[in-house]
Amino acid sequence: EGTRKRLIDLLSNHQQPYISGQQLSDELNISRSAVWKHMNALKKEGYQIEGVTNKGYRIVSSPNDLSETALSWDLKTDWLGQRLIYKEQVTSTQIVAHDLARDGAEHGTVIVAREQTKGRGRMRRYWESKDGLGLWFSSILRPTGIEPKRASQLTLVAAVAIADYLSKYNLDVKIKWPNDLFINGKKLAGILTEMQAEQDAVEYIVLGIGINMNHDQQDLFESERNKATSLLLEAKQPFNLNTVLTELLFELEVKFDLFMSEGFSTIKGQWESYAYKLGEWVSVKTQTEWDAKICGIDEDGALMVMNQNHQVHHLYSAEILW
Ligand code: BTX
Repeated sequence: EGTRKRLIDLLSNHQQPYISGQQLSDELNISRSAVWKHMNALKKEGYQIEGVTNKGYRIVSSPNDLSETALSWDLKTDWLGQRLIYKEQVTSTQIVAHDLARDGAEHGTVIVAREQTKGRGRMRRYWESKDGLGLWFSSILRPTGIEPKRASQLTLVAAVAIADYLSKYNLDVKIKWPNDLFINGKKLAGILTEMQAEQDAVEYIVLGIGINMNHDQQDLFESERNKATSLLLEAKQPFNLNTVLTELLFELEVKFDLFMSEGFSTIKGQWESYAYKLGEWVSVKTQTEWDAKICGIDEDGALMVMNQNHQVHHLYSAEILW
């Protein structure tokens, strides 16, 4: 485990592009044939390693497919994902995370899967999670001193982190309150925050994120084809799942830390800068359906809308229909 990670570090050192077999064996304190074995294992995982006579070896590219090794060596966080559990196939990473959390899994534990057979959205809706095409992961959070009613703010915090991250690729990302990310009017990603609380204290939160990554038009679920999109379709380039996940975990950690130390107010303005249909009239469903203008969010993260009589309402749970 540790040796392989060190080997990757040595092979991808940019100050010294190539490293000889002898140097590797010296640095790692293992035999040349053991180095060789580890290198072959990396190739099997999808690393491309180039060998040049008289120079040595270097990593040309890391695997595109999710790989536990690639994930752990890229990760630059302090706590989020430092315990990272990777599965080929699960029913739902939320279910796995709840089981682990009940057994005491630590704050920051992340479960990621290549495929979910029963991915879930809010209110028992499904979340389509095809094999190897997206990022489907859940984080176990044990924030201290957070009242249960503030847990839903974490959804908004995570949405801002994802939007910030994706904006780097020149994508025009919008957040639809409370939990969806849109590009060009189509759904790219969703967030599902589930909480276990006892009386007035949060025991743990499972924060699930699903992002469509390398879906082609025909990979999108038929009923969603005109409503859903992927990063590949929007940015017109494929994405390395390991890179995006590790960079995104970093962005999420920064935002969670900010939220924990400064509170929600620092996130509010950022959230509003991404708000989908801000200032526009939409249809809102609470007990009934009515027309409302989206005004922003309040200090708690509730959606503020105005009705046709110019009265402002703060919505804590509602569906926005477009
Ligand atoms: P949501 O309830 O806002 O969205 C669910 C709705 O979105 C579905 O009813 C369907 O219409 C549509 N939909 C389903 N799959 C997709 C998709 N892949 N892309 C675009 N639209 C889709 C959103 O819930 C929250 C989703 C969280 C998913 C993560 S994945 C990791 C973790 N594990 C798990 O089971 N759920 C979370």
